[in-house]
Amino acid sequence: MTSPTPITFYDIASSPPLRAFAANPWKTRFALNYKGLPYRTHWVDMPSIATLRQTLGVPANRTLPDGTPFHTLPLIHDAATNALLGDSFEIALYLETAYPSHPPLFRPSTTGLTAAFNAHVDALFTRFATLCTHAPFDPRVADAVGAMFAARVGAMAAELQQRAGAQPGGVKVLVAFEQALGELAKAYRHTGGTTDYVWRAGGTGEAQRQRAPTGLGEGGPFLDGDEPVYADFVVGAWLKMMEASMSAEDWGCVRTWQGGLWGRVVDALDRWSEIK
Ligand SMILES: N[C@@H](CCC(=O)N[C@@H](CS)C(=O)NCC(=O)O)C(=O)O
Repeated sequence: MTSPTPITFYDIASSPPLRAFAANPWKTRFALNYKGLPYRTHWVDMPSIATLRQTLGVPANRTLPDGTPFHTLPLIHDAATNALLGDSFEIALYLETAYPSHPPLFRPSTTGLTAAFNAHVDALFTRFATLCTHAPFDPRVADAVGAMFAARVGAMAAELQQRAGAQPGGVKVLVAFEQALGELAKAYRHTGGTTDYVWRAGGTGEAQRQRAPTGLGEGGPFLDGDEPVYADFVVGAWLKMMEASMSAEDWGCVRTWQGGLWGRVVDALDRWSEIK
């Protein structure tokens, strides 16, 4: 089936000029572009997400640790089928089923594995949200966004305390991020423990001077083969968010870590990064 009318894709508006920055909507954008489906982006201010979802009758799909629901993007409406979906993974599954003749997002029998990988990668990057010091939030809604986040702090107190305990501030957070991405790099290299050399010496700088064990490839830019799958878009989406939201200097470091793997990954996904 080919959609006669564009799919409406709801993404979070940035400061002007409008650009995509939020991780989960990036997963959907990659999926829509890779499948080559017609769509148009409808930009939504962060404080208006709840109203949008309530108006469309799509329930919140996240909850704060105290059980309070909260509303998120992405969300799509497919006029061809009248489908309305408000979770990036559910959207990927829907697109795969509704448009089977378009390039596949999943290799056969890998949906469960991809769901687990998605959760793992979400948790990894979320731990380093404090590095997003330059997130392009729209200043016109900054006060409302600040109030939303302040209201969440109480509900998330225990979790935030745990994160703070796990990550001392400043450069150490960057080194911890490098270590975490070193673990993820093993998936690209199809290896187990042998890439620990990357950070054994204590992270950025010293780590970059160390050489990979002989015979260990650099890996990437895709997890398995010459074509990306949804799992590649999951990692790419978070990298896109970090690119848009970290300081240019910190992002420049990330691009070079693990032999430049993350720079190669994000560059290889450029083909499917178009904003329509
Ligand atoms: N499980 C959801 C998570 C979506 C999500 O957390 N979206 C974030 C942007 S990356 C959001 O909309 N946040 C709004 C907020 O924090 O108020 C999905 O995969 O779609």
